[in-house]
Amino acid sequence: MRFINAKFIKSAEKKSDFIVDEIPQVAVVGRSNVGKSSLINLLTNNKKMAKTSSTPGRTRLVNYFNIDNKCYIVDLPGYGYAKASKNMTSAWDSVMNDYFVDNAQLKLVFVLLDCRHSPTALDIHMLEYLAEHEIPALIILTKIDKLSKSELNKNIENISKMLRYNKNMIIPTSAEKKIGVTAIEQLLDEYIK
Ligand SMILES: Nc1nc2c(ncn2[C@@H]2O[C@H](COP(=O)(O)OP(=O)(O)OP(=O)(O)O)[C@@H](O)[C@H]2O)c(=O)[nH]1
Ligand SMILES: [Mg+2]
Repeated sequence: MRFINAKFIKSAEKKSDFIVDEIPQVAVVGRSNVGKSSLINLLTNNKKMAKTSSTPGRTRLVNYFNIDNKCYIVDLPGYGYAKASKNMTSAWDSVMNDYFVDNAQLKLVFVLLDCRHSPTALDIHMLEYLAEHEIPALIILTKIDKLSKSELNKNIENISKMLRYNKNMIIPTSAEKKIGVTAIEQLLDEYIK
């Protein structure tokens, strides 16, 4: 699937605002600042599509982007923002839970990991949560422009071992260098029918 016309539809704060229709949804999750919004901008080839920021915790809402009426890409709030208060953390949990549970249109989740770091306990928790709910997940490594080829390969090896994930299911990307779009577009076809 190619991304041709992308359009921001809405930001939702709570379950009653979520979009419920026939169009498949693909959600983007990962810790704050990992590059979720930047990935959406990369895929849609529009730097202004999703708001990015070097300040973690920028995306607080569930943001829907319609891609050619074929799917929604859904930008979710980042988890594990160190400065978030206990309350914000549990607000995150409840919005996410509302989003993930019984969402028949949700076909796939991109779990983003910064290629420079090992997955955190929260990343592992996220993957386990998705597995428990039988929601398909793909791992996307962000910011690969920040590593040399050999460092990247070493990290992919480690991440694959640590998460017991096939290396072929881990997709290296860079919003900065525009790497990974074709790989993601090809994979999407398998999940959105
Ligand atoms: N070098 C480099 N920087 C990146 C890349 N992707 C994102 N960044 C930077 O990382 C920072 C965070 O990016 P965002 O896309 O806003 O991250 P996010 O995951 O949406 O963050 P929250 O909405 O706060 O959870 C920004 O300063 C981006 O410019 C990349 O591929 N390469
Ligand atoms: Mg964001």
